[in-house]
Amino acid sequence: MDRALLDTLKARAREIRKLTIEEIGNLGSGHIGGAMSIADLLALLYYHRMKLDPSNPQWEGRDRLVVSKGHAGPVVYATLASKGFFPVDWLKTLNQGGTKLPSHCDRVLTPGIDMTAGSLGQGFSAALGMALGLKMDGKPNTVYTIIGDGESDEGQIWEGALFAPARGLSNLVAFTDFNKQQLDGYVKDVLELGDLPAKWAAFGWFTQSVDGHDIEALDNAVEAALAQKEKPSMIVMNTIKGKGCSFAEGVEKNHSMVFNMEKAKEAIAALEAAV
Ligand SMILES: Cc1ncc(C[n+]2csc(CCOP(=O)(O)OP(=O)(O)O)c2C)c(N)n1
Repeated sequence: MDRALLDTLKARAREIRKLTIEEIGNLGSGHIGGAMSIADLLALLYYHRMKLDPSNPQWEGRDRLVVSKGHAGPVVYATLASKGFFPVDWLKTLNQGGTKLPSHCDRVLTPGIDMTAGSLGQGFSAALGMALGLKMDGKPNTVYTIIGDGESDEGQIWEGALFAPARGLSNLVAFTDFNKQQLDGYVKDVLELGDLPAKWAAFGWFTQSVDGHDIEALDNAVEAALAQKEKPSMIVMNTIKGKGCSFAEGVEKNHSMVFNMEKAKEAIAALEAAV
């Protein structure tokens, strides 16, 4: 990846974080932790990797993204708004009456959302189904999906882990947001996952492990995943929950936080000062 593109994607990731902090601060509470940890990936996917058309969200030729950890809706909306799928102003309506942006992703309400999610484990199965359907139809589209590490405690994830390699779904590129935290504690304390990359590899996935905040490393991993024509791919992203939001990054109770615009502005100023 050349320097100019990398700088652009870093700036996009910062913008996505800023919009997300503002969006949740405006509402007064929300899932900030697991939103911040996937901002770099979303910048890479929406601004470099995914084939899409913001003026035609249902375009048949588009790549799909299923954010199975559907509570990360606010960061997906910030990305879609910045990309022009809908006006940035909509972010002020997050999770309020009549909104098109509920706290969890909804494919019927929001332009650009490919799958409704929120009940952990289910989005992953839907992504597998999409990949299977596209493969059966001989279509070239790629299906991307993001699952959480807490979500990986769900049995449904491991049913999918078994299924996708058995059907040779090489058009599926999955990411685990391995931020080591979940709703009410550390993953290791709730249900230890052990050697996650080794587990996915043992299930038959083309598995890579990368720093999920290193956009260039992430891009190289996606490149290698797309070059793989036999197996589904799992990219285990080592991430930090709350990354880039000063009051949320790395702290213990950062899953869903209550904060106002004043606190949001402080965090945005810190984010901008860190450039
Ligand atoms: C089936 C199901 N069980 C429980 C929940 C409640 N819940 C919402 S988020 C969450 C923790 C998810 O952790 P993780 O996947 O690691 O997400 P992240 O920390 O990246 O936000 C839980 C248990 C849910 N949404 N769905």
